[in-house]
Amino acid sequence: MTGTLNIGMVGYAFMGAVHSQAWRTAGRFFDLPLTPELAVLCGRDAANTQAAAQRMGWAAVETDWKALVRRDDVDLVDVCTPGDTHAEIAIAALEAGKHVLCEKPLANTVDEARAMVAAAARAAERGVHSMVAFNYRRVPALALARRLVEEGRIGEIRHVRAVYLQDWIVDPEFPLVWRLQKDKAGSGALGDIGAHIVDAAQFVTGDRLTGVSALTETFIKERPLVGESSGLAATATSQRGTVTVDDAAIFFGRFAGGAVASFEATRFATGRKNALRLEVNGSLGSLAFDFEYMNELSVYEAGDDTAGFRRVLVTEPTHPYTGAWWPPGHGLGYEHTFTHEIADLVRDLGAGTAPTPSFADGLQVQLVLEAVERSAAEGSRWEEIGE
Ligand code: SOE
Repeated sequence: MTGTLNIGMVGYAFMGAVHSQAWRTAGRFFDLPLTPELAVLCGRDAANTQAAAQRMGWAAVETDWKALVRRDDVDLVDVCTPGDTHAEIAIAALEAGKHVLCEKPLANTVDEARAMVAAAARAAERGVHSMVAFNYRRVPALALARRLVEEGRIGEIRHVRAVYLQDWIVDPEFPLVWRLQKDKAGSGALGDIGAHIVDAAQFVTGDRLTGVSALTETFIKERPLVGESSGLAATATSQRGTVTVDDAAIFFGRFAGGAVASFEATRFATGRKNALRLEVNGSLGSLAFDFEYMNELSVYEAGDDTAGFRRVLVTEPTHPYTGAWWPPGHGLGYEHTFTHEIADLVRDLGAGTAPTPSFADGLQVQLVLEAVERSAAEGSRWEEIGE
């Protein structure tokens, strides 16, 4: 496949903005077989969608995603909406013969995720591909961590320690945005940021969680209703509503390969803004990563007689993705993870190969999230994770 890849994107808030940036940039830094064009932006409010399209460089707008999916001049649908609409939009797009990139978590329920996997499998038979947007896999330091594990440098993995810490809703007067409503978001910290650390841990280890025991908590049970919102920010009204998702989820688990793991996802780690941390301890060494220092990976190799962690600056041309950017030491940021994700996706579409993470990978994460919720509801009972 060569030529143009016309993108139709649904949603233009935080994820829509970061995806737009990535679609614009990917072909300028990576050698891609297809040229992404920002063809059509879709949102419910015509004036706001038009303004966003102009700001972010989209050529046309739609106000109904069903019309977007029917358009002949759209090759790929990028789903950047809240989780309650992922399944419907993604399945319709795949059935209409469009490739799909879908934000995480894949869906709000396991049943929806299963339906999406089935639609993706049917579409793949016709050469139509799909990917779920777990962008942190494309942090160069985490991709390097995966490479080191794959090469056996860490040995047999025994412990995985993963946390994702934020604090943007610590204030009890922060309004009840969609991310705090179960019918829109599926779950709270668990699905929004817990999903990322589950995926990152499974990606770096190349292994799969088989069971969990969990605790969840909602600290602030009522919040002001939203006046206006933009991205993660929102204004409050004088009316109040009930928070229907978790503020924090803590769980431990077991990997198929025998490693044990602990996970913490919270929006109540006061002072922590976006601290995704992952530590992997193996028989031959350890790896440690913190997104707040995203250009670094700490590596410990047991054979090293100085017996200390080395701070590797992951900006060398030999490291994953970094050769396409700036000279060593100049560093990358959050947005680059999405550019890498889109570059990989476009390369797969050009080659006709299946992109990863697939919808099946997204379903696997969904099964973990569901097992966490079941466990928490049953006093932290051990829950097996189905295949
Ligand atoms: C909000 O919690 C959020 O933007 C998530 O939705 C993203 O997936 C994560 O990358 C950063 O935090």
